[in-house]
Amino acid sequence: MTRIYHYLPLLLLLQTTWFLSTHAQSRLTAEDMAKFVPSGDAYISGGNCFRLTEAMDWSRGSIWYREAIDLKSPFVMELNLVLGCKDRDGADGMVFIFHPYPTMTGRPGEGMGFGGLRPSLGIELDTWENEHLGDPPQDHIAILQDGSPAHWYNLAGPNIVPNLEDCRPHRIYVSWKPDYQLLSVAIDGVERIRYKGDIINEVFDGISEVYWGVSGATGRYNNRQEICFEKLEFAKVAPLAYLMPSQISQLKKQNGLLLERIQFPSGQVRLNDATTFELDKLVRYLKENDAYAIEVAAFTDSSGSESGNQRISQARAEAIKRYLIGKGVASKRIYAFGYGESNPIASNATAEGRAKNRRVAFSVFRIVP
Ligand SMILES: [Ca+2]
Ligand SMILES: [Ca+2]
Repeated sequence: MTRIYHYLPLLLLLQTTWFLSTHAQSRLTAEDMAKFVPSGDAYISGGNCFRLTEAMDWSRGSIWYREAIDLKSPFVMELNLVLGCKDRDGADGMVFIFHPYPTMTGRPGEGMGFGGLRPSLGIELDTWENEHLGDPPQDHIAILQDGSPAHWYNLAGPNIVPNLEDCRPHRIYVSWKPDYQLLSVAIDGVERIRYKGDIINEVFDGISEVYWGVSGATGRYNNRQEICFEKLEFAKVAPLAYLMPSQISQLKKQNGLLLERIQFPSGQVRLNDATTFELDKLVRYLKENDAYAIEVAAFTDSSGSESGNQRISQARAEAIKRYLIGKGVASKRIYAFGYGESNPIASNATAEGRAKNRRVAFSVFRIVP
């Protein structure tokens, strides 16, 4: 049981990664394009292009990639964008958005579809000066966070760039290098902004899998805003986790399966990386065996009050249930129970025994049709 974990680093190394259109010149295929969900006024305007807004007031459109990407791995996005033909009276711009929620768009207008999204990171290409947000009068680029288009909360910028509203396509190159914690954006071959920082922990509070999209908006002034992908290259962690046959047979027994890396520090409910790695094994099993429902039974040791233990064990079972639902297991197939300090399997007199009693047991049973 423990031996497998000695090989874990190796297994993690072997995790498959896959790439979309890794050739510099290759355009995205129709299949790649189908991975984007357009919302608002956005639509596929032909080939590898999306129109985000028309040249009309109060238009908003965004596209979201269906699958999360992992910020622990590098990514590159290369694209052409058109920010319209109206320079002096054109607006508002686009934002490349990263955040943990699929297909969720923020406030339009000066918020450019990014406003209010939290936690989030946004790369804005802003063509309209909103003085109260600290915008410079010229077109500019900035790296924003937490749904705030105001520049006092910038991670980087605003940096003034040559006029982008000239009817012409501009080449945008976005790259994230986790080894150097470096996010960099070039426009027409010149790096215009960079941010060096621990984005995963500082912006996303430890979450490395995020969704991404691009949004554009107009307000009282407008422009036709369009984006054409040339290259997308990123790694997505494939589900590697699976249960061993002996664990599956334990799962079908009444006492259930104990996964030893599913542990909660005393008094805490939050799921850590090791725990979610284990839970992904159950997700895979449940997806491949849809005739089964699962019971999640959480227990505590006897430290603290009985009622407190009851409450926290229920909260932990519910947290696990929410995680499984988030990974696509139907809610009606999951039964979450907190049993508090009842049914100890070891002595509560020793630290070792208490650690054993703080456990979550999983058992599956056939759903009666
Ligand atoms: Ca301009
Ligand atoms: Ca603006």
